Amino acid sequence: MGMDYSRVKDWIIREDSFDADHLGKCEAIMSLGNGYMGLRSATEERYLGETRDMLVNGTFNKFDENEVTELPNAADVTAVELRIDGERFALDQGSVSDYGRELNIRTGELTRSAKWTAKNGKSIVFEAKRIVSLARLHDIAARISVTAADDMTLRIRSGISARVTNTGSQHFSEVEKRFYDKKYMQFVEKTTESGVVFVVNSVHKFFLNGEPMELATDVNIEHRIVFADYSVELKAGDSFTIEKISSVNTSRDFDAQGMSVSELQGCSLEALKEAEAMGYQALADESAAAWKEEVWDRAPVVIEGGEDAELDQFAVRFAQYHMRAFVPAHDNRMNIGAKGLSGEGYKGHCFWDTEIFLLPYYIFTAPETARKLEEYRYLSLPGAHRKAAENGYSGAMFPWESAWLDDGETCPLYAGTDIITGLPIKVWSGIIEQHISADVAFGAWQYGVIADDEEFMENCGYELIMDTATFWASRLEKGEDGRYHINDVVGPDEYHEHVNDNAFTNYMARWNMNKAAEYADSLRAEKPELYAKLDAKLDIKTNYGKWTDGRDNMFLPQPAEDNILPMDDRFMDGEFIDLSKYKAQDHVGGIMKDYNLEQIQHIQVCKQADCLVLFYLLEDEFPAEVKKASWDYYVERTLHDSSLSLSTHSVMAADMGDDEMAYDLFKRSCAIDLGPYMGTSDAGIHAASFGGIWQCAVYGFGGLRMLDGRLRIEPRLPEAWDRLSYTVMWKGEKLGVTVAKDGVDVENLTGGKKVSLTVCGKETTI
Ligand code: IFM
Repeated sequence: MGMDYSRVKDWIIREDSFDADHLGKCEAIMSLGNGYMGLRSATEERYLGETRDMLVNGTFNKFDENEVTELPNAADVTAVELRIDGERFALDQGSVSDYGRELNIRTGELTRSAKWTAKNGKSIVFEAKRIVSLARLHDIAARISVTAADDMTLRIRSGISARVTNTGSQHFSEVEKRFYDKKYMQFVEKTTESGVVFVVNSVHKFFLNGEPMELATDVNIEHRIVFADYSVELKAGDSFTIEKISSVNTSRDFDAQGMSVSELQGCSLEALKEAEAMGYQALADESAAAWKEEVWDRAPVVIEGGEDAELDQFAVRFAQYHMRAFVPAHDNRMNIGAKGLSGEGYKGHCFWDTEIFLLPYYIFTAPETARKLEEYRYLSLPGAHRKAAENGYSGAMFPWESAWLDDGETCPLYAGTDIITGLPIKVWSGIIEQHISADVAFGAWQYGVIADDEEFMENCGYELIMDTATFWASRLEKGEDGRYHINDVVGPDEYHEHVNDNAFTNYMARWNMNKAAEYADSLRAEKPELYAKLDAKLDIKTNYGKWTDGRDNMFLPQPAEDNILPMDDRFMDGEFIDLSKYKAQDHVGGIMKDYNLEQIQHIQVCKQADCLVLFYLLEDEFPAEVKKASWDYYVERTLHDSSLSLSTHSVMAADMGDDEMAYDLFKRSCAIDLGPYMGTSDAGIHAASFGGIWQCAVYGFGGLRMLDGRLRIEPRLPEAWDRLSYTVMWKGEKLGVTVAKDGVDVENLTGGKKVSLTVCGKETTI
């Protein structure tokens, strides 16, 4: 039972046997999406443990006052019930052979097939295909074929069901449900608190042995469901096909704004009819062409080498597949959830995962998408101002978890169980994991520099950097040593709460204030009008002194004689315990079954990379010996209990020249979702880890980095790879980089401007 990697060369990940007790993994890792929506790949037939999610980006709803806002699970169009002479098609009943479920990441098509014999002795060959169109953001197409081995009556029940929830929370009220022409089904629902209207449509087409056929439709409208029953007599050898074309539109769509609900119903139905006329294959072909153009031709990463390299190649493409499936490239009012659009985990909220782990991929391959992600942060400044004010600070204090633009903080207050007290664990991140504000500023800066997008910087970027710097200046606390400290925070390592002077937080806050001051200086001199405009809004004249004072007098943790950078004021005094048991476990978070967070505070154990992320972002600020000593110290104490951890470690290992370790960590990073363990992705894929996988390949082995405004390429191919090539966008020019064992070649594929960069330590211009 499990994952089958034998077809990765054909861009296919496969499940080779079915187990109704392990549905979550394939539902999530084989999920389909186009950034507008994500569709979990639940099977057509129902099972007890299924999670049947259709999540439309940016449509958050709050179930009640005690819960935080989340992406609501919209009415389902994927379930289709088949009965063979009365017996319900289900793979945990009867007998099954030749089972396979495959996701083709090149085309974004999901397929599933099996030979099935019912308990009544009748057999069929079942085949199903499904896409979420990348070319038409609202459309879902499915094709189900049944080839009969015996004469039989096939009954089909298919429709739109709003009998779905988010783990029990029902986010929708019914608005309208109806049939048009006894053929087109429509279900209109509205989120209970945010008032987003969803219009979901479906239509069916039938074919017998390839020829279109009409079937009598028995139409049904019941509570929270609209469906039809169909019946067809099949002879042995007949092949019967159902095409179900569906669509979802919401009142949040840009082009739906200002429309009445009935106008939205009408427009969406007209569009559905166009898709219906095209039919499954044309829709699938059109979508596959969009995948080719938007992703595979645009941002190829090609890895050559032996057998291991084949799986590595697939893993990087698998990451790219998901990074397109979940990114709202169409709309700057939304961002990327920690689980993408593949599950309800983390409620669709975005985190620092966007800026630090995912953004580099988009900046270097699809800058217009990266810009939208950062515009989202700009548009959510009102929430960040509110959060700062509520906490007694100034400027922009970004929420640790973010949903609607003006929500402010959406981090839940409690999650998980305290093993000692038996109570829910308080989540402090929403209150004191504050490095997010500097991460957002860092993301805006990176985008502005790499994409050379001065228009973005003028309209959003400078403001994001200065407003967050103002927050930091107001956040600093003067200590008895006369320096500024940042007390009582959670750093990136979430196992340590209420620490003072977390190195990552302090260094990044200083970077933020410094960058704001630098930009203020250059704008004052070079763009006085813009400076005046920003000054009117951000009071630069007053804040400039606070930024520079903060920058110059900030307490920055320093390495001791052993060269180890202390990650905070407490960690190194903690108890050193044997972590081998937790390191050997095939699941994360095992330590929380033995200790509660109160106890973990006093243990030298890291959930995830902390200082190491800092070394990586501010590479030039730390000498090699500090990085090396700190690496040795922390790596021994890190459990990688966050999916964000392994890739950072891999890139750092590559930077330090430990090729074997870098490759091993890369492999482990790839296995987070793609690996054989069937329980790892139930709540959804790990979005940031996909950015991390791309970074392992392109930053770690490919040696790419933007350092202080300059492009640097310093590759280190792992033993298993003979060649690596990738393309990146640098200031509007597309560069092709090919790394072989004996050297590196960089070409300007756009051929526009001259590009200066450092390649293997040498300054060069191409
Ligand atoms: O942002 C991360 C965090 O660093 C670790 N816990 C999960 C979050 C969402 O991925």
